[in-house]
Amino acid sequence: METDLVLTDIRDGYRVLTLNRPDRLNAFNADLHAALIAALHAAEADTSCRVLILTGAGRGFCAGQDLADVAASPGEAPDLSGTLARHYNPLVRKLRALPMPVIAAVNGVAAGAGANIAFACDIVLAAKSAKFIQAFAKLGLVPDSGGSWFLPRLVGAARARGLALLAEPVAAEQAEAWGMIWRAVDDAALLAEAHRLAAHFATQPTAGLALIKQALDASESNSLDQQLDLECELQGQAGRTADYGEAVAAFFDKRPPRFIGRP
Ligand code: T3D
Repeated sequence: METDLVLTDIRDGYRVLTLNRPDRLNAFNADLHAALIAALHAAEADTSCRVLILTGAGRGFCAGQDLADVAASPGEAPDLSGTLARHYNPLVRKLRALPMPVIAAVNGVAAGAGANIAFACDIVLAAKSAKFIQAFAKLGLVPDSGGSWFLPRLVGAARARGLALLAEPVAAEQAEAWGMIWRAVDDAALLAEAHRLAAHFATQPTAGLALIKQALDASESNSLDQQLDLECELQGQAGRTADYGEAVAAFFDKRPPRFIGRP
C-alpha cells in the first residue's frame, strides 16, 4: 500500500492538499480516493481552515482514473458505475459542498476525471504549460466526475461537444480564453499565486462565501423565481452572521474589517 497519497500542508487559515502519486501523474486508485476524501473531511472539521488549495505532485495535476486499478472479477466486465458511485461522485459532491473556497492549482496535465475534478473546484488556476483533456472518448467512455455538466456550462454547447467527442488537449491559456478556468499563470508563479489567493480568502467572510457557492450551484437548475426565493433565504442567513455586522461597522469606522468567517 502506498503511503502519503495526499500531502497536507497546514498554513495560517488554509490547507494545501497535494495529490501524491507523481509516477502515475497522480491518477486515482482506490487508496488515493480514500486519502483525498479523508483529507477533505479533516479540513472541514478544522474550524481554522477557511480555504483549500488542491494541487498535484510532480509534473502532472491528475491523469484521472488509474487504468491499472479498474476493479473487475476475472471474465467479467468492470463495474465502472460502481467506481463512480463509490468514489468520484462523492468526491465531486464534497468539493462543491465544502463551506469554503477550493482553489485548484493545476500544475500540469489534467486528464479525464482529473480535469473534471479541477472544474469542480471554485477557482481554477493553471500553469501555462498545463493542459486539460477530456480523455474519455478515446477509451469509449463518457465524461464523468461532473464533466458532462461542467463543460457545457463553462464553455457552451459547441465547444463542450467538440472537447468531449474529440478528446483534444486544451492548453491553459486557451482554457482561460474560453472561460473554462479562472486564470493561466506562468509556471513558476502558479503556487505563489495560489497561496496569495488562499491567504486573501483566509481573511474573508467564509460563511458568506459558502452561501455564494450554494447560490451559484442552485442557479444552474432554478428558475428566476426560485432563485429569487433562494437569494432571500441565503441573504437572511448571511445577514445574521457576525461578519456582516463587522463589515458594516468597519465601513463606517473607515477601517479594514476583521472577519471571523463563521456562520
Ligand atoms: O473506474 C473507471 O475507470 C471509470 C472512471 C473513469 C474516469 C477517468 O478518468 S477515465 C480517463 C483516464 N485517464 C486517461 O485516459 C489518461 C491516460 N493518460 C494519458 O493519456 C497520458 O498519460 C497523459 C496525456 C495524461 C500524459 O501524457 P504524457 O506523455 O505526459 O505522460 P505518459 O508518459 O503517458 O505518463 C507518465 C506515466 O504515467 C506513464 O507510466 P510509465 O510509462 O512512466 O511507467 C503512464 O503509463 C502513467 N499514467 C498516465 N496516466 C495514467 C497512467 N497510469 C495509469 N493510469 C493513468 N490514467
